[in-house]
Amino acid sequence: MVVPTPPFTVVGPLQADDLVAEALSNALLASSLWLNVALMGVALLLFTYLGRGVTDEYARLILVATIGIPAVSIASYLGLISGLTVGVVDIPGRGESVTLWGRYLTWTFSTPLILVALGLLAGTNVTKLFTAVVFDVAMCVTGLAAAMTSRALWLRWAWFALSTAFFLVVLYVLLVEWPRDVADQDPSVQRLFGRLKYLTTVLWVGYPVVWALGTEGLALFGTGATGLAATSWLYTLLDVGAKFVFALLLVRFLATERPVVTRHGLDRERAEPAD
Ligand code: RET
Repeated sequence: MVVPTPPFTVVGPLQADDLVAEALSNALLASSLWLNVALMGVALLLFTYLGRGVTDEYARLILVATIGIPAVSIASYLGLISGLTVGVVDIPGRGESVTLWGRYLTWTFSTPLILVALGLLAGTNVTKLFTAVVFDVAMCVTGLAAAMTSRALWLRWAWFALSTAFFLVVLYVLLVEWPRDVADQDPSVQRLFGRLKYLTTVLWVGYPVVWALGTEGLALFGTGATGLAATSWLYTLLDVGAKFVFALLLVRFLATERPVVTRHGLDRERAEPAD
């Protein structure tokens, strides 16, 4: 029998649990998580209240997708706060690092809702909506793989590159295809879509930037508790814009303009029935 002699590292569940518990007890990190739970709780109630008068079925579909965004977000952040979706990854060259991997997991559910709301607003067809959602989910899952990879540093960045390639497909649909679709919609819809498109593009680009600079990537803000808290705060701020402000603009539009769909968005290629 080979008996290990010091120095050796025991990586067991207990040690990882201790690291996670210590990380989550940091006030700066915890506040970045709780702020989101509180804000999204308010959003959930506010959007449900504001949206109560929306009667058109197509507009209600956009509303449900939009209200789903804070709903997923609350669950996501509670998962992080509970430590359920927080773990320890051995990053080559750096050692044991706490990762809030639940973020990447729950983006798989929240980001498609954002895209569904935007695509339906633009009056796009099923093919383009499906393309955006499929590549968006692929982006999130490969982003999760990037964060969890410990075999080699270059492999983490290979996953990052793959995820970014998928992201470019999403951006193409958002910036090239959907603006074409929205061109034959009401001017008020075009204006709103234009604002949401810019908000989404600018803020979404921020996520891979935070990943690359934060604790999963180059760790420019440090590797310890401060680095983790700084990274988490940046994600929280992006979330406030990409989810709360985004959804608020959309719900406010639906509630005040009360748009009614005369032609079903997903059936736009079909010939209009003769009167
Ligand atoms: C990762 C890392 C790998 C490369 C890329 C990424 C992109 C993430 C994005 C996330 C958007 C999240 C939103 C969440 C709201 O709930 C996974 C960070 C490209 C674009 C909007």
